[in-house]
Amino acid sequence: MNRSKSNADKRSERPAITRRTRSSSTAQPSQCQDSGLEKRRKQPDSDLNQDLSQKTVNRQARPASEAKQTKTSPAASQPGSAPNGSSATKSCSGLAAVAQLMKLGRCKNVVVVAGAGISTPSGIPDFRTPGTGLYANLDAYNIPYPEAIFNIDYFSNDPHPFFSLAKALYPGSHKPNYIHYFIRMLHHKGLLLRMYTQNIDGLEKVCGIPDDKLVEAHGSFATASCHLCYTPYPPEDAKHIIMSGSIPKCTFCTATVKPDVVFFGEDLPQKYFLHAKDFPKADLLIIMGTSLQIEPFASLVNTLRSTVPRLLLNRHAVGPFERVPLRRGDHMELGDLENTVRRFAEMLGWNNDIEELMKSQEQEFIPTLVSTIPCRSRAGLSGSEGSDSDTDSKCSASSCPSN
Ligand code: CNA
Repeated sequence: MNRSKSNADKRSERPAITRRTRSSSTAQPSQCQDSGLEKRRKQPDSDLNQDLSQKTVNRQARPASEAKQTKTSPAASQPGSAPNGSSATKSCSGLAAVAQLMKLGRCKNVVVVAGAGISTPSGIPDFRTPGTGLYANLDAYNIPYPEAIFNIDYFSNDPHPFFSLAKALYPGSHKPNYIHYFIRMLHHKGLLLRMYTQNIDGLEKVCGIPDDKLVEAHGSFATASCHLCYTPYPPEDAKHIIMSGSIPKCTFCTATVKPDVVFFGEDLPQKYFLHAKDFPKADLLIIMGTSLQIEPFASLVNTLRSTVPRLLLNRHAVGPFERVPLRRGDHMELGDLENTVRRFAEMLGWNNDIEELMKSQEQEFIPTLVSTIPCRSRAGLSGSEGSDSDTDSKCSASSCPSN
């Protein structure tokens, strides 16, 4: 399975991007829960949602495009809502509802699905935010359409646009922010089943989320290889050559070497297929800072059992959260992600712990590429389920032979 554009993107005027298979994997995502919906309704997971009086939507700052949802606000149409639709007395925000579930101990296998929005507070622009997103600022790259910069066929002919962008994106000059540490805290509390990130900035690892809890679905800059024959190339050498404005060449076939960031038309890493095991096990899905536009990643959120709560934290509704009414058990909190996550942490009573963790990590961690290079011995598909206490010891820089 390889990375491709969304249907919305395909409908745009841009030329279609052909998809190629980079690996021979034939693994498929787990079956969509909808097929087994009826059978699963009576499973204990449904208790989770009974703790919630209703689906909740809270918008801190709602774009005009979503205004139409007000009339048919799912919160107003749920059993338990006040007759006039004002549910303030009976309901709490989606955030509070999910925090309540977590405090009740109902969420012990949390899956986080994240995108570029979790790193914008670190100063890394996302793709699609109007004005600040990379797609709105591509004039300098002289490319025919935004996605060309991540298109493997385009790269094959002209790697310069991507390498210009890579200079700005290479890990090392940015620090993880509160959102990353919130996710690390989920792990610290023993609640994180897995984090699936589309980000390529490596900040998840820098903040201390262990490799076995992390799936970098769109690859990373931590390794590099030939884009044609896939011969590995020393990542630090690739970085040095790219940063100095040159093009690294494969020592085997002389084709261009690129960091192992997954382009449109390339396969996702094998580790991505952990989702087939993880999603059936999850008891809470938190979706953060993504437009859910890139397939197959975007469809992951639909592979969760229908009785399991999903919480979207984003600036605006995306993917299945654009649907009105929302699915039972869906919650969203719209607005600035860092603010939202801080409020979430406060509801959970985690804020001080996170602040402390950030302080201690920032003293300890020097955010360099070296610290984000995955250790071969702990990569692979058999993730441990331990929390910080056991996994951190396996993942310290000093215990990793590749460091
Ligand atoms: P995207 O399409 O740009 O979507 C980002 C989403 O996050 C949008 O819905 C934004 O509204 C939202 N968002 C951004 N900032 C905030 C904020 N402060 N508060 C609340 N919401 C916010 O990016 P996706 O991740 O969905 O797309 C996947 C691409 C982006 C992946 O292939 C990545 O490789 C690629 N990307 C990664 C990085 C990175 O690694 N940091 C940066 C830019 C692009």
